[in-house]
Amino acid sequence: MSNRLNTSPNDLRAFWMPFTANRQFKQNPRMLVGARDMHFTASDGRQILDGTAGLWCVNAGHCRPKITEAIAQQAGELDYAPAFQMGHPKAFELANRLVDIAPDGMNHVLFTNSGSESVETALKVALAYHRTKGNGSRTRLIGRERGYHGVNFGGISVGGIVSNRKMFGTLLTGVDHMPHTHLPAQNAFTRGQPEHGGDIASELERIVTLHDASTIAAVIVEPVAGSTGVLIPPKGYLKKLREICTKHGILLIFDEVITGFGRLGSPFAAQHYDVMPDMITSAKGLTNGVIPMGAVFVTSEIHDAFMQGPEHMIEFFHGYTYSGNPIASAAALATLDTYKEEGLLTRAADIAPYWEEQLHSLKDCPHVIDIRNTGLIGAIELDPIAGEPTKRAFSAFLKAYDDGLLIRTTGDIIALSPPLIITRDQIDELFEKLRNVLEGGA
Ligand code: PXG
Repeated sequence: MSNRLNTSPNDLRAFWMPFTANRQFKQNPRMLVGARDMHFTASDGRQILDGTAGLWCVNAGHCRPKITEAIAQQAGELDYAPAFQMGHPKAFELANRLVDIAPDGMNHVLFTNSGSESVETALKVALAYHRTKGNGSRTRLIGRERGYHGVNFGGISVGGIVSNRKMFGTLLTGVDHMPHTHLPAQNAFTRGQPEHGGDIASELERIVTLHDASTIAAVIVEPVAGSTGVLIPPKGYLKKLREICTKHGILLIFDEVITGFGRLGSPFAAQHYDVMPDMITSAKGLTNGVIPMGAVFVTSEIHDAFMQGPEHMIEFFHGYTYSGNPIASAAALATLDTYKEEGLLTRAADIAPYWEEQLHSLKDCPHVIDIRNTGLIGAIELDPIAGEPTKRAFSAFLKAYDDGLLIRTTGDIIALSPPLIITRDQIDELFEKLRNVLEGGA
């Protein structure tokens, strides 16, 4: 016992927190103890306006009764069912309901437990698909600089955020990266899609020429890059990627872990931008963030390629103990009901113009060097303090929290992605608080 920490319930040392400045946090913890609709309750009793939908996931707002009831009901009825060689009705019902809201042609769904697992799953489907089609030389995976595709080895290999990669060795081999599309000199303070940079997609042609198309399995991109600081696709960019992939027989994967489930004003970004990928990865908003669950959508063409050989044989050697878990499935079904009843998968389209107007009104605040937006997403980029990158935005985060507002920061960029139920008054309140923070010298 002697080498154990003295862990009383409120001892913070044992939990090594994810993506957190652990020592800073534990000196001055920010504890959330309750939540409802647009607000968290902090341990000191304060109401905190949720400007980030948790971590881009609580799209319908917090503690929605239909979802909490569905979870309780399911936990008492069928808590778990084996996921391999066995089924339960709700996972099938959920897959059908998801296919209904997905872009046309996305007819099949594989379940996972997170965005990271969705990415790994999609990359593995891509490799195995080409092999089943007799194209086993197609093994290369192409990502993009500044891309975020979760934290597992496939995801960090195709991802392009240096701090998420550099500590972890050589990663997957046979990966290449397209350039990112961030052109602040030309596009700063653009509302919606930037004018400049669509032609950056043709860099993919260069990569294809370098490696030869016959070696490339898939290209994966976030339609809107989120974690890297909100990069909106320049006009024409995604369509051009689609054209190049189609021309060369390369699968195009949209990582919609943050854009899925209404963030841009359509169920998926693929519909919003009218560009059809071959696979879509999702998680987060699938269950309103309440229970871990992800889903990968694939076309019939991909699915059907696996459905061959003896019928007693497993067609795809991949899956998780919790794939399509009954409680997660019940939570997701209730989430889809809530989205439908309240029109949340398209509400962002209605409120986006007001959001955009209020967001861009912060242009004159000190140290603001760019503002970007699409749907119910906003980013405010701050001029870094010389020699102390990330500090300006992090202190804005701390001040905002003290002022009753939750924001996210990455580098010196503030990212906003509130629940899709946010009212105009709450948008006003959010930006008033943020103005105070920025004018207070963050
Ligand atoms: N792909 C994308 C595009 C993501 O944004 C993942 C994969 C990984 O999902 P999981 O469920 O494994 O975390 C993500 C996750 C932020 C933030 O504030 C973003 C994410 C996670 C946590 C914080 O930008 N995105």
